[in-house]
Amino acid sequence: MEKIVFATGNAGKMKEIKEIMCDLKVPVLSMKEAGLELEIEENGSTFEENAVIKAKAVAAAAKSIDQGIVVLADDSGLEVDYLNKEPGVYSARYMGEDTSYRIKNQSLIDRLDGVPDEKRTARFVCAIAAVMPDGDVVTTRGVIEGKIGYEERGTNGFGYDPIFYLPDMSRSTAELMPEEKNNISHRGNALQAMKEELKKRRV
Ligand code: ITT
Repeated sequence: MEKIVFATGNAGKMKEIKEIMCDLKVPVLSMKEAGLELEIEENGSTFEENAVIKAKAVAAAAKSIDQGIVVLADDSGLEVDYLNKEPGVYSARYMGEDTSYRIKNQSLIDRLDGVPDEKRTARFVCAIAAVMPDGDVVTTRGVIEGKIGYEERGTNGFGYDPIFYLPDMSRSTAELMPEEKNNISHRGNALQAMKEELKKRRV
């Protein structure tokens, strides 16, 4: 493998991905860094389906520039049990892509108004898909369990982190240092599993 291209346009994700994969000997490039710009329609109904759609679309575009690359993609989101696992695969699109997370987060807090602690369970899910240089497709999944808080807390991370509360740590994921979050997060777990897959296949 010469390099990894990560099929994401989300800067918050990309920052975490680079931190988690910094121990690899090959460069990990964003789509932009690889000179790839494309719009991808995420019309799958599961995180895995969407991750595979993104990885395949970018692998097809990247083929013309380079042969020995692995393309990875991340599809992730927040499942709130009380809301029948909403926003789920629609996490980025919830209330519109351009709506600020201050507003999206407040909306979820409001929808859980009066809901007691024990019913505020939620999880972040992350599916990582890889398209290997030989065209093989592999997926891994990581999950982190938590609860929806009563207010936004913390300024680290991105997206729904300020309302995702970890009872064991008495902090939201936006109050964790980047390394602390990466060690336990859905994305950290899914990417560690993917690193094992890459090692196993010696790509
Ligand atoms: P790409 O498809 O370009 O990768 P995206 O933001 O559209 O970027 P997704 O469709 O996978 O990505 O949506 C993921 C959304 O889930 C993301 O925009 C956040 O709102 C939320 N999310 C995922 N992981 C998160 C995390 O670690 N912390 C906070 N929010 C997260």
